[in-house]
Amino acid sequence: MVKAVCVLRGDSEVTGTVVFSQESENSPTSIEVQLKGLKPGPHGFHIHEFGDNTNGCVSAGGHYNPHGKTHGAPTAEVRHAGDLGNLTADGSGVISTKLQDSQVKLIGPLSVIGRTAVIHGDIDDLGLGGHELSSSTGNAGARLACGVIGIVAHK
Ligand SMILES: [Cu+2]
Ligand SMILES: [Zn+2]
Repeated sequence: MVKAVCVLRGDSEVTGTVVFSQESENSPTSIEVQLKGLKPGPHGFHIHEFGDNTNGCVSAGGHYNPHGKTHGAPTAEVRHAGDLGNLTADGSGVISTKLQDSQVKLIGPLSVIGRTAVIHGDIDDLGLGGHELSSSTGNAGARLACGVIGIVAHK
């Protein structure tokens, strides 16, 4: 079992944590998200390529895309490895959810440890919105908060 954690912050009220765990290289990764300070509704959520937050979340680069694909839904055949779709904030602006994903890995050459998780201001159109940004970012808007994914101490 490999575990990793990400503490998100940014130029907004949004803060929170994401805890990742993966049993073995070919098992799906479970992703437990706790965020607050959002506007209610859906928000794009991705793993971005770089673990660099030098100039805020923008330094994290584009979506993690080791296979050179276009942007898509987490359930789509064609997607970036880092595409996790949307998370929906409740009426209090809180996201508290757990998801599983087979392309986000902690073990092996495609590990996302050292990369950045980002929560966006707007809905990710999953590549289907017809906007010029749909095929690269899902047109998900501003990067509200982000953090580098790091290795958790064994307990
Ligand atoms: Cu993103
Ligand atoms: Zn993407």
